[in-house]
Amino acid sequence: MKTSHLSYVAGGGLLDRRDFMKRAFGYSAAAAAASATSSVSAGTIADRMPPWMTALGGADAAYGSPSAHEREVQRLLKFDAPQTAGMTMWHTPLAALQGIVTPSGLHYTVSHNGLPDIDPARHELLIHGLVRQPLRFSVERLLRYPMVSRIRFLECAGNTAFNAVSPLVEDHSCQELFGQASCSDWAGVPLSHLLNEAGLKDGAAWVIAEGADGGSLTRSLPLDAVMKDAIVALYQNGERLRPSQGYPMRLFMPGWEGNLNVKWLHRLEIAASPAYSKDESGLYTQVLADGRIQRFAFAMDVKSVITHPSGGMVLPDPKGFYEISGLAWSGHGRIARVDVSADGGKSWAEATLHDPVLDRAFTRFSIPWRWTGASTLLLSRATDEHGRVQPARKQWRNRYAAHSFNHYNAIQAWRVNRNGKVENAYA
Ligand SMILES: Nc1nc2c(c(=O)[nH]1)N[C@H]1C(S)=C(S)[C@@H](COP(=O)(O)O)O[C@H]1N2
Ligand SMILES: [Mo]
Repeated sequence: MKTSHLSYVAGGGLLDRRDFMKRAFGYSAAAAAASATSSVSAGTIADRMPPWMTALGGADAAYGSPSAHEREVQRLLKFDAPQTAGMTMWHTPLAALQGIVTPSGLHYTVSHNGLPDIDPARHELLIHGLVRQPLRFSVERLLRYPMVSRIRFLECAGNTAFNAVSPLVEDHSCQELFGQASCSDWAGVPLSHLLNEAGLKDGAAWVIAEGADGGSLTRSLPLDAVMKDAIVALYQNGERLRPSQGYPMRLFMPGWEGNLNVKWLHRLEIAASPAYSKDESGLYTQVLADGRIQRFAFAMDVKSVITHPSGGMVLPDPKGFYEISGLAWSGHGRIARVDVSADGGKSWAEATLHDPVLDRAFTRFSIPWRWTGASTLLLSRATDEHGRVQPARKQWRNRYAAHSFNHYNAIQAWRVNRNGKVENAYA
């Protein structure tokens, strides 16, 4: 293949998109017409008829599942209750997926007290505290309210914690490092409707949300933000919530750290001050470099990762053409741009953002690449619509105490080795 006239947009082999189609796949209308007439004829089609084309097909199921040939696309188990005194943690296989929506069965899950088996007929949501009229909502009653639906990401505050705290780089896959983030279409009742119905009293400033899991995960959220954005989610990707995601209802607060999105939601107390619950005074606080504690870090910051190629993959063809593809997201709004480097950060080129580019949702980006065959570092750096940019790992580390790992959003690097093996790296 002649490659002398490729138009590069940055170092390390990043290519112009139009060039990519032509060079990588030899695509042109004339070439397509020529190969169609020379290699395909009616005779060869009949000779090659596979068995599934010569017999009637099998039965389908009442509830569909993925192809048996895709069985290796699975969540990755980190911990499972009850072996670890309650904590259940499964990571999404981000590198095996395309587009921006995570299939419900592959949504990551973090459950601190195991998975409660809730009978929706006996579940209630209680709203009380600084309200004129405390209210109880059965699931049935909530399902009659007008609903909204929004495609939004959800990310655990501890996602990518490994790279935040480990002084030595260790080889892990994209799923292991970034798999505590997913994106779904969440539908439910705006919480403002329910709080207005209850009637807010003077002094109301916080919402304390409690789950119905044994152990009752509890978090406090500022009331003004909740009135603007929170929903009581009942549906996920069109169907009712999965048990792992909080069936029959969860608090959904777009862009905010996963832990605030209380699953199996059963109680909202309107209060003048936060509860300072176990989770907000302990695990989910940030310890700054000078030892001070930063409580209540709500929004997840701008972040991105190249999902292909990524840790654990092997590039089959040195000097081959590849599409670099990944995901970017920001808890503050839309993604404005993603820059990619194929030479360890010496030069950068702007990737294409794929439609739709939604507020506080996964955004797919891509850029074509011709690997030079040499060892190199692939990097992605996202910027959101408010001009927030991902920091370098060192910059991020300098802000926080050495053991602090929540809200890690530094630029991720993947090393491509000469033998094609891709592995985790620090830039
Ligand atoms: N009631 C309850 N809500 C919870 C949790 C929990 O253990 N119990 N885990 C939290 C954490 S730490 C995260 S990251 C998100 C995970 O949501 P998911 O399992 O739907 O991905 O739910 C949050 N809500
Ligand atoms: Mo979390």
